[in-house]
Amino acid sequence: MTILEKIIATKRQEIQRYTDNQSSETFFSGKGRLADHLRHKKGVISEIKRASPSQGDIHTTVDIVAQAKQYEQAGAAAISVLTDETYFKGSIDDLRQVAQAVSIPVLCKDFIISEIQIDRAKNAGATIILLIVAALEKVELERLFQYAQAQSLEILVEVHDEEELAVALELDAELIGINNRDLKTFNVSLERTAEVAKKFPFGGKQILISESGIHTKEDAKFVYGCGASGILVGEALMRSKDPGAWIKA
Ligand code: IGP
Repeated sequence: MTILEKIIATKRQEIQRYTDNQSSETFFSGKGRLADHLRHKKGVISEIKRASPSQGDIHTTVDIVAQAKQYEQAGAAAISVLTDETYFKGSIDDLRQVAQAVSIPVLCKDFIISEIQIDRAKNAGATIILLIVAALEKVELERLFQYAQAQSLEILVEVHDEEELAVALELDAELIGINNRDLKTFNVSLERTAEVAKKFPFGGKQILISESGIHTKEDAKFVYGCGASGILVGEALMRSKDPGAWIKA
């Protein structure tokens, strides 16, 4: 079993236990759209990530509201919040707290396999959800994509290779993330972005976001050079003493 398969198996059990579903429409309004931001200005999607299966604990005791506010003040394009509990030590409540504290778009970073999770993300204040091509059958992916669209959510479709990119393009996804980390092996290489970008239809409505393994200004420069409009950064910001300075640099 790959780690991705393991995470999905756990997720199937976890979603049986969801009971919370209070709506908080108020968080949703006024946050703007990430696609609109990235279309005219490059930007950092800054992540709240307490822990991960590949890195273990990163910063489990972080004051997430203070961290999110620092991201926003530094000019982050959006904030991503890991909500998976078992493998990333996050929670839907983390997302709710962040969504209440900031007025920029908020991404629910999780392994979404069901509409229930999309409702839950929206009700906690997310404006964007993640759909991972490698984690879903094509019909499921299409169904969840359409469902999220109907909820007026933005959708970041995550791919890892050319074939998955083709699937994302077929969906007519606007926000396409190239994950530099292989979720099956944990190998990280910024060359993933360079490689997949060769097939990216620049100049159309699609927006390229490079995800994972971006630690330095040089890393950021490299993936922007490949055509990325946005970068998704977690660990580097969570370990930084001054995440605001990282974002501004
Ligand atoms: C951030 P990093 O290497 O900067 O901490 O990575 C983000 O890209 C990563 O958390 C991520 C992720 C995911 C996590 C990308 N896609 C899917 C969980 C599920």
